[in-house]
Amino acid sequence: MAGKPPAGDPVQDAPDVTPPQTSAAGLPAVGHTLRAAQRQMGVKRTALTLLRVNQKDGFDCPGCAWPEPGKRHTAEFCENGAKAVAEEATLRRVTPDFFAAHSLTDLATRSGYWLGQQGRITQPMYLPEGADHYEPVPWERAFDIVAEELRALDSPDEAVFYTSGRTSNEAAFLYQLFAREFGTNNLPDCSNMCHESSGSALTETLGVGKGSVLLEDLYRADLIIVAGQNPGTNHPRMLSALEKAKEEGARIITVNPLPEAGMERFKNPQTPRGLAGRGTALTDLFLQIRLGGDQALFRTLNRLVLEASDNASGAGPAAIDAEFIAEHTHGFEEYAAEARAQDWDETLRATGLDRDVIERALAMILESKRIIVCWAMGLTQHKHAVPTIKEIVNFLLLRGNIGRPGAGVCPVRGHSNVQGDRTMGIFERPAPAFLDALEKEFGFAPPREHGLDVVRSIRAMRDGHAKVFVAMGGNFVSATPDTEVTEAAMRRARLTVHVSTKLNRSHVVTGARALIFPTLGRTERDLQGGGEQFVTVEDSMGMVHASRGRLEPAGPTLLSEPAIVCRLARRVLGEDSRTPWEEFGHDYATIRDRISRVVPGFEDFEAKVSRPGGFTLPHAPRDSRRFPTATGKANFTAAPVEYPRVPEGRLLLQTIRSHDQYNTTIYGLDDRYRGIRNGRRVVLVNPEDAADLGLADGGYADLVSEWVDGSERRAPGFRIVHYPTARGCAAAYYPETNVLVPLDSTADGSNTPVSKSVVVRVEAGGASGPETGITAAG
Ligand SMILES: Nc1nc2c(c(=O)[nH]1)N[C@H]1C(S)=C(S)[C@@H](COP(=O)(O)OP(=O)(O)OC[C@H]3O[C@@H](n4cnc5c(=O)[nH]c(N)nc54)[C@H](O)[C@@H]3O)O[C@H]1N2
Ligand SMILES: Nc1nc2c(c(=O)[nH]1)N[C@H]1C(S)=C(S)[C@@H](COP(=O)(O)OP(=O)(O)OC[C@H]3O[C@@H](n4cnc5c(=O)[nH]c(N)nc54)[C@H](O)[C@@H]3O)O[C@H]1N2
Ligand SMILES: [Mo]
Repeated sequence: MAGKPPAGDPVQDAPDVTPPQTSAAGLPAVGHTLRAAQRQMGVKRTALTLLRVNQKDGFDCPGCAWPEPGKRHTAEFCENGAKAVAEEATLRRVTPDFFAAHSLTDLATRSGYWLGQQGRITQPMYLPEGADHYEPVPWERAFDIVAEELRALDSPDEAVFYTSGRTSNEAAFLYQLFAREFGTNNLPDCSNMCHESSGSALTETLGVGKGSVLLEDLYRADLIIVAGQNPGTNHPRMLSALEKAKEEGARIITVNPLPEAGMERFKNPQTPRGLAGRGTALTDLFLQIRLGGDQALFRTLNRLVLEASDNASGAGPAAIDAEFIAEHTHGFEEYAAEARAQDWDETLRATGLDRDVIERALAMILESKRIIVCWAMGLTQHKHAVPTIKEIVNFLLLRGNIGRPGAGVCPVRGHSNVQGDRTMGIFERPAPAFLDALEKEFGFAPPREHGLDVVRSIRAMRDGHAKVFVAMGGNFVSATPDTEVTEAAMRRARLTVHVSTKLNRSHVVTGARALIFPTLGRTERDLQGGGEQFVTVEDSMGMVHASRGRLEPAGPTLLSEPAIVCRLARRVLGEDSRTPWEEFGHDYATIRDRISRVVPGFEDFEAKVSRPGGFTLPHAPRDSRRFPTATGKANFTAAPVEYPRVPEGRLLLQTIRSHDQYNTTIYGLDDRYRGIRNGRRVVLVNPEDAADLGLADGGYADLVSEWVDGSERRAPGFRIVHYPTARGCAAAYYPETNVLVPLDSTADGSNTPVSKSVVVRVEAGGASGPETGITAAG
């Protein structure tokens, strides 16, 4: 039965727990895919839609940013990609009648899961000041309201323009142009909470804030290190690439506090052997590290590589690439002195690993000519995330593993176009050269002062310095830290505006006035005056390609994201703006034409992107070992080694994704691979820690975070689950645990919220989920 949301809310969170699985995908994943899709779309639409995902003439999967291989399967999607598509292509609808039936007060008590399950928003909706119901509003009136509030500001910097990472290149380019013509660089985005640390570290050391490997490189690598990432859930198609890499002879080291099923064994659903057989064991060596121990680990590996180089007899392959270091890098001597001083005791304390397993990793490293390191949120969301990633760069530079086939850095991006949005100028600290190019092309003077990132935007709203909040997608109040502080900040705004496909908590925690602009998703046909349009996206490896929706739009009133920006910009900026907004909205090729003249690497954009499969953006370190850094070389950096210190009786909590969610969008209450069903309020604790702390399996506890300023934050009613995580570490799902992350707890050098190391006290005997009616919030 498609089209019907699950009955009743509050959703009762009553987790059932079985042991975690040790393999991912296979036949069960195919069943889950089809069932999830059919619930939302029905049988026929499911078949038609899923066959279009990631095909050269189809649409880009709105799931993750993993690239598509050149030769594609008919089913080039994964279980979680299919769920992302089904969420968008659902037949359920949120109409004006829905808002008439549900007051804001009512909606504010609903879980994020319930809100998301109601379906696609079909009409622009307006919440007048003091009202408790959204009401339908014509588009033109809605744009007038935004214009009124924006024009009433004392300074353009009192407005904030947020972007999530699904927005197409075309929409993103127009959106930043609008914000800058309006007069502000306040362009925070989800990257600020995601791979900002990677961008900061890579820009300083290599000169380009993006990954340096292509899919083919994975197939040529001798060794792939996957650190701080759970691809089985979050980038399932990466498992096929890792399987292929193994077939080509690569070995894999996994570094993670949790044994994640996908990295253990993968049953490729695209092959008969994968469907029915035992599948492929992916990980050759598992380093079960403590949260935040990675910088110490890589520093020690680097020390050992240097020592191996000192002891080399000259027979075997050299441990370091002296020629590369001399010719292409800067700061080696200083760094090497620092690395040689790294202390074993500190390393073992920081990582929780034994010396033996680190030495086994070293042996594999020394045997490997070509090495790639992949990572995601497990490295970026720590206080010392930037120095940690820089240490990985040191590691790769030592053996010349940048700028040659089969080697390099591979930060695996999250949202399907988060990387492209940055390329298009969604950034609160734009490069002067980018602004110069905008100025030349559009004939206005863009603001030069840096704008607000996510955390600073929240502070600015909290303190009354920012008064209008506009979001191009996303779910700002649920994705950001310190939920209570953030919600209070949003409520202080004069106006909050969301361009959205689905309902979420950010629509019900609003400023004095609020607007919802319903928009087309990736899967839908985009018809404008100039005919049927396509958009473009950039994946995690810098490949740019076209995406064409085929489905009928969720409603006749919906506007595309580019159309919304064009009409809003004209209304706000008036006839003073010399930008041809009408033309841009009419025909997106005219936007691409401008992009080709402003953004490096996009010359001849329209022709290049019209080729099936698209094109690869240039990347100086990868293509020619040129490093556009301050020194003109790749920089070794020698930051002091840091790791989180946890007081007696406390645990370090990481906040992660379950298998049934896409960030704040909850698909269901199961986390199949980890053996959790029917509930999300669980805390995974190592059995030995649990014994020390008196935390019985199946009992309930409150999680209380303790911050350096003495403040405490509480998340009640979590079921304790004994789980094989690293000692001293715990894990629970985001967004429910965002209430625990202090706004001021951010990474040095990237200001990313520290979502992966929160010091908590687990207070057993806390409120129990079902009895107290705690809902599956988020
Ligand atoms: N289905 C699905 N796909 C998604 C998403 C989704 O929510 N659902 N989200 C998308 C987005 S925006 C992103 S950014 C990515 C996120 O992709 P991931 O980064 O894989 O997501 P997380 O669930 O945050 O998992 C973090 C992983 O890092 C490990 N880890 C945590 N701390 C440490 C540490 O200190 N050291 C090491 N070595 N490991 C650590 C955790 O145990 C976990 O395995 O996925 C994208 N794809
Ligand atoms: N504690 C903790 N917090 C975290 C993280 C963590 O690991 N732990 N991870 C962080 C990370 S990596 C990220 S990326 C952020 C995610 O932050 P966001 O990107 O802000 O959040 P999402 O949940 O991805 O946004 C979902 C909403 O996007 C809208 N949407 C979906 N598709 C479209 C579309 O095509 N167009 C438009 N306009 N809207 C659309 C829908 O209304 C949906 O409700 O969260 C961060 N927060
Ligand atoms: Mo992300």
